[in-house]
Amino acid sequence: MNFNNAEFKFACGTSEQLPMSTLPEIIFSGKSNVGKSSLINKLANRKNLARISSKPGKTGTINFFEVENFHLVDLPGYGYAKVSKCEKQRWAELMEGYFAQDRLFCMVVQLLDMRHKPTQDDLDMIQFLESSGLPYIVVLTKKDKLKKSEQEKNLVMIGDCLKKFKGIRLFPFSAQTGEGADSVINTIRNSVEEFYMEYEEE
Ligand SMILES: Nc1nc2c(ncn2[C@@H]2O[C@H](COP(=O)(O)OP(=O)(O)OP(=O)(O)O)[C@@H](O)[C@H]2O)c(=O)[nH]1
Ligand SMILES: [Mg+2]
Repeated sequence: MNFNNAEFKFACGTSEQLPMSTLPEIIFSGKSNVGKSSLINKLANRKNLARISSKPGKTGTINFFEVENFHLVDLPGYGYAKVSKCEKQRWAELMEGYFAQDRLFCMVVQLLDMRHKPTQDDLDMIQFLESSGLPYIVVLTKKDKLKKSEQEKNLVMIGDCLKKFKGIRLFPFSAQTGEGADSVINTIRNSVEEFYMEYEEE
């Protein structure tokens, strides 16, 4: 299963440029270089839909992709130290502007690097998601870079770091092997379906 017909729609560098929200949005959030664009490409089964770079800070804009009856939203990564102060301010304005708008938020896919402990920025972001009440899942990226024994160990370690967030859902994933992609796709599909069911009831 994949999102084969995904299509790039727009890139926005300031919150004023953000388009009206016309379809439910599945939002990809995480630190710079964690693998957001790679995950989107894997879900869409396309190599270059979202641009990937080994250099952190590649995605500086909020990028929208249309899939069937929903949008994938690729957020610029946080926590990249080498970005200028001015660029950080632009980033903060863009992210705050996006989340403050009246949009069809459907679900956030929060990415964490499976190799490491979540950073303070990661924990702040998850805390923000908890307080906002937005539905979210956590995808653990770069699983292929760990040995099997480390994979199990790190899953427990990360679960432990996040234990105060009750009921948090963790999805180990590798953009290299595609492992975990189907579960993420199913979860996205379910959340879009639920969104439409609730929307129609209103
Ligand atoms: N081995 C491996 N490499 C990965 C995986 N996911 C991402 N990468 C690599 O990590 C680097 C960053 O990936 P991106 O997808 O560009 O990361 P991003 O989160 O979009 O980064 P920004 O746009 O800077 O915020 C690239 O070199 C990817 O090839 C993975 O699951 N396994
Ligand atoms: Mg990116």
